[in-house]
Amino acid sequence: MRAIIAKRVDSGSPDTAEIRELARAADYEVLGEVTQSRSADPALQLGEGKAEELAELAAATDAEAVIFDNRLGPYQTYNLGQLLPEGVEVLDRFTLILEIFGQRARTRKAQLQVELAELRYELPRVEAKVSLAKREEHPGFMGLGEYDESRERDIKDRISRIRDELERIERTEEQRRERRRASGFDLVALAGYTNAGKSTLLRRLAAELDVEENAELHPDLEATAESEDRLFTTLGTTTRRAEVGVRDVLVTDTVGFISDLPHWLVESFKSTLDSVYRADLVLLVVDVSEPIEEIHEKLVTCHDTLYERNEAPIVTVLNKIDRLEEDELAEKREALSALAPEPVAVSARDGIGVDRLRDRIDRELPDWERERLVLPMTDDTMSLVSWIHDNAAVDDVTYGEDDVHVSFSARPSVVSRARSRAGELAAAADSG
Ligand SMILES: Nc1nc2c(ncn2[C@@H]2O[C@H](COP(=O)(O)OP(=O)(O)OP(=O)(O)O)[C@@H](O)[C@H]2O)c(=O)[nH]1
Ligand SMILES: [Mg+2]
Repeated sequence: MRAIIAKRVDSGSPDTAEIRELARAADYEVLGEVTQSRSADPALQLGEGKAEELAELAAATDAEAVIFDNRLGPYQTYNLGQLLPEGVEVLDRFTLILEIFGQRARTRKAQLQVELAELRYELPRVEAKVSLAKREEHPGFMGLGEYDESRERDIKDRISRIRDELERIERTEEQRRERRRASGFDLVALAGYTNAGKSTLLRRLAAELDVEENAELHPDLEATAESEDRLFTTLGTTTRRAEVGVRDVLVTDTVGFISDLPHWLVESFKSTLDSVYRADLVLLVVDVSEPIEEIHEKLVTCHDTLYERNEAPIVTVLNKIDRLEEDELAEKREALSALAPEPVAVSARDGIGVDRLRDRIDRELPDWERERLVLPMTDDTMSLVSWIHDNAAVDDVTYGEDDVHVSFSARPSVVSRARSRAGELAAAADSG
């Protein structure tokens, strides 16, 4: 698909690097761009002269789409469509991102989220048409008809049905997280701007271990996490198992952040970030090979998204250090020290610094407790011993005449679960 980029900024010089990357991610071939620095024109976003220039460029290059990095209101979209050659589609930053998400959505959840975002985008536009039609101020404007009123009702119905289904999916996911915690896993989430290297790091952290399939506990465990040099490679979440010291850790990779997302889009996708908000630890991955101003901006975007609801500690990971010299890294570290205190520098691609990152993860996660339990010998004792083996690091098991001594360390939730099951065994032995 051939496309022209358009961008307006209030002042300064417009930077089109990111919108070009987004266009590429949606498989558009960018043939040219038209930019302008001035206040927004209510009718056309760009000034009239610039908008005509855009139309000429679109005609000359035989473009199929014009992609604005700005947010376009319904009337601007309509007016631009009138001005551009017949058949040229008008997109803005958000409809473009939505198009990318639509192309990548594989799971039922991701598909519902995309549909929800599309409907939320469409709803105010249909409502505007309906209210205009009622006042009959603009007869024939944008092709009004009874269709719009029934469309408005359909959209609202569909939105509420999608919300219900998403809530059910979210409840299932929450239960899964709780089961995982209860069975001794620490939950670590990868967060960061899109293309920072999250999926590459996930593969690195999980590389040494096979994914041991347990369909009930880990239906979302996957052997692969795709990495590509394009924005929004990952849309759904992928979880893999990693070994950090004696701990069993589940690392979850998820959708990347990007600046300037309107709330209807963020809302539709926010449960995608639940695995980040509910983790025991968040690794915030940054591409440290980029210019410092850009890193700064992207970190701020990430923090805005994270601090809204995040409760877990955050460790900043400076990734792609293979692409810069040591002194450059030291300078950037220093420049970022307020935003990213005590970061860990790695190259996820080459595996540099990954062991140091593992140590750090181990230190940041809740401390394991040591425990020694004396279990009476009953019919259920062996099942508890094997449960402890599965969920803790066992130091010693000694079998006596009529009891078993188990020493182990585990996360606090596992220790308290083992204690209460040991108590049940003792009660059963006493009464039996
Ligand atoms: N040189 C270098 N490239 C890296 C490194 N880590 C990742 N990359 C490259 O950066 C690009 C993006 O990596 P991904 O792992 O897909 O990034 P992501 O954060 O998962 O991106 P999204 O899923 O799009 O949000 C790919 O081309 C990777 O090969 C690194 O340590 N060094
Ligand atoms: Mg990814």
